[in-house]
Amino acid sequence: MSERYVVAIVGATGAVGQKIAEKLVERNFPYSHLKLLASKRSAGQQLDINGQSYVIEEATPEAFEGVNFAFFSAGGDVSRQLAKEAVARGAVVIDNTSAFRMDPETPLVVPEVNPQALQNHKGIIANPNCSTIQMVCALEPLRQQAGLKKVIVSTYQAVSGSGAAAIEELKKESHQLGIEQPNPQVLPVKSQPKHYPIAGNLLPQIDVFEDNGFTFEEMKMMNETKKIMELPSLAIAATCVRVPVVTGHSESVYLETETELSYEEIIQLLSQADGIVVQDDPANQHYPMPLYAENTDPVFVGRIRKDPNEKTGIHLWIVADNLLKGAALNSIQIAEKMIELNGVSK
Ligand code: NAP
Ligand code: 3JN
Repeated sequence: MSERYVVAIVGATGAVGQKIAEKLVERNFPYSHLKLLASKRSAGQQLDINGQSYVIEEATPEAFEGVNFAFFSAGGDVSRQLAKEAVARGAVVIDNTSAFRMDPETPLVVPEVNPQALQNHKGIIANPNCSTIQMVCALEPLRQQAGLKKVIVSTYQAVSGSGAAAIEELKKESHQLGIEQPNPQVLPVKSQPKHYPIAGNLLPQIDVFEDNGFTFEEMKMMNETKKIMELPSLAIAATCVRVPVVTGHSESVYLETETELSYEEIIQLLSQADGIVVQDDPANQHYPMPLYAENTDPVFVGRIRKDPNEKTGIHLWIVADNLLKGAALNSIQIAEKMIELNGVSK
């Protein structure tokens, strides 16, 4: 019989944690036992996964005794407090937060792009930011063939990227639209003094502003892309915008390769790449849209155009389910790849 693993989900009651639990079941991940962990507030409550009832436990250092894989999605502070405690007890941690992403000792992995980075882990593997993951999946096949010089990306990010409370805020405001004044409390950033409505609006702020005028979300995209693609000198800039969509992040990406690719070559490279579905048929109005990407695994790429002025310039429209390929699915694919590479023993 193949090996089975004890798996913990930290943040199991959250938007990402719930998707991790669903995907583990759907993909037949070889677990013998699931431990659902969350804050003290939720301890003792019951959660149903695939018809089986689980009691949520408080995430404490001792909760990781006997755990083989621990998926963390409870925010950076919880990861900073508990990830090393889990590793000390023998677990491999796959961390969905930014806590360790830029740590030189921590691999930052998208299995379709840099599985080789898994070879040198020290117990923690970082799952990149959702917007980064879907973009590098589409950039990598083009980079492999023609190199990559420059990337300019604008994102259109769904509210589920900001958690369960932001989804509720969009739903409530959508019902109120044109009837009563909204009273936003969560978006763009819950902990900051000003909140703005998301229904009928766009918020050009995701996460807090840095001194250079970029937001932390934008800096994450820029720095993480360089690390994953091992291109420290890549010219890259991001503008991240929250849009009134529940799930599915979209991105308008302009890139320049080192050598020129024809339209046909771009289509061929993307069509052959793992995890990518090309939807590019303008004559039939066929292009990726977040509504149709929700609850699906691929990264969808469309609106593919050669730049009219720069012969190595390419425009792409990239859409994926931010809670799946952007978080839960990529994390589980990391664990599956580690098992395949024989990187985890019981
Ligand atoms: P969410 O819906 O607000 O859920 C937060 C989860 O964290 C809940 O399960 C919550 O448990 C738990 N939690 C909060 N404080 C805790 C504590 N002190 N100890 C243990 N658990 C605690 O948020 P989400 O959207 O799932 O996102 C969670 C985190 O995942 C984010 O903060 C981010 O770091 C990461 N994330 C990553 C990506 C990505 O791009 N890969 C995307 C989205 C999110 P209770 O129910 O008990 O409060
Ligand atoms: O806003 C989005 O669409 C994605 C947000 C991800 C997120 C939310 C809160 C904290 C992150 C992340 O994974 O980059 C973090 C974090 O920095 O851990």
